[in-house]
Parts: sequence; C-alpha cells; structure tokens
Amino acid sequence: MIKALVFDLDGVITDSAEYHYQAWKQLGESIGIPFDRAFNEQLKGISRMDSLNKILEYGNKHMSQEEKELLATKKNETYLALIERMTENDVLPGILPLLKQAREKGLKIALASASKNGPFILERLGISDYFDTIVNPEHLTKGKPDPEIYCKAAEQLHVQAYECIGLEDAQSGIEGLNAAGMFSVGIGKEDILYSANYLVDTTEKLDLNSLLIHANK
Ligand code: B16
Ligand code: MG
Repeated sequence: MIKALVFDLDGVITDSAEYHYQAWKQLGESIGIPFDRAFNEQLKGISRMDSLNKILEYGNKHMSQEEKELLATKKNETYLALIERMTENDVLPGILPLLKQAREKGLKIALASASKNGPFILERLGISDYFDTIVNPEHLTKGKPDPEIYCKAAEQLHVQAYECIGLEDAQSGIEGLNAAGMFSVGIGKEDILYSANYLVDTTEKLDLNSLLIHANK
C-alpha cells in the first residue's frame, strides 16, 4: 500500500539539471577540462564535491582541498545566477497536477535531493507547501547511489520505504531507490535509467493512478 511520494528535484521537478550542466561546463572549460552531455550524465544526482572530483579525475588533474572548495563555490555562484530568475512557470509539466493529486489522496510528500539549494528552489517555484519534509543533504554520510537519502526520507515521513514511490531522472538515483526498497520511477531514457521499475520519457506522462497501479502490483 503506497503512502508517500519521494521526489528528486533537479531534472524531475524543474529543469535545473540543465543549469547544473551549464555551470559545470563553464567551470570545466575554465580549468581546461571540456566535457559533453554524455559525460554530464555521470554528474546527475551526485553532490557538488563528488561532481567536481569526477570532473578532475576525467581531466586527470590534481588539486588541493582548498582549491577544490574554491572551484565548487565558483560553480555554485554560476549556478545561483542561472536559477535566480526561476519562477512558478519553471515547474516541469505534470508535476503540479501530481502534487495536487497526491495531496487529495492523502499521500505524504518528501524531497530527496542531493542539492543544498533544494529549499531555495522550491520557494522560487512556489511549491514548498506541498512538501511534508525535505531531507537535508548536509546530514548524509553517503551520496546517491547509496540508499541513505531515501531511507532518511521514509524515516522523516514516518512510513516504510516499501510504502513509497520515488521519482528520479538519474541512474544513481534509481539505484538508490531500488536499494532502499522503494518503487522507482525513472523520468528519461531507458538506456540510461535501465533499472527503473517504471519509466516515462517526460514528466508530462506522470499520472498518479498509473503509478499507484504499477507500484501496488
Ligand atoms: P548543489 P538532485 C543534484 O540534485 C543534482 O542532480 C546534481 O547535479 C548536483 O550536483 C547535486 O544536486 C548538488 O547540487 O550543488 O545545488 O548542492 O538531482 O539530487 O535533485
Ligand atoms: Mg535529479
């Protein structure tokens, strides 16, 4: 019996995944490590510092912790400048109806995003009130694909993980949801989100009744 929805943020609720890509790409180029969208897939869902470490590894560059902190801050400044103009119109299609339907059905709702900018973005989008709880990524010991963030979401909602449907756009997130024992819904392409329990290509196709039918099977 499903009792809750657990949302990823970037790439699920809003297209901030595109802004993360632009900000990282700009930073990568500034340090002589250009990369493309295919490489960027590996950065989705993982923390700011883990993303930077992956980029440095890809470019075979070594930096001190202090230099890395500076670069991570620089990337976040670029990112913040890009998301500053976000409004309610930037909620992806299908998400608001899903949040409303979930509320009507009495389901609980959590945010399980690796982003430290999560609460700020929900405010900008005008949808904070739909969320019963937000997992604080600063309190986690491991990032996605570890299930910790989803287990924490279930705990904060006072439900069991198997009573939750999780929505994700990154394979790291799908792996974490599966490991937590949640029903995993992938939003994107099958070749990338290959282990999702259920897949839609865009958020527009999300329909609560279909999700519940598949998850309760
Ligand atoms: P920040 P999600 C993740 O959010 C993004 O997918 C990932 O690209 C980003 O590096 C991470 O948040 C950290 O974000 O730099 O804003 O703290 O997909 O888990 O909602
Ligand atoms: Mg995401």
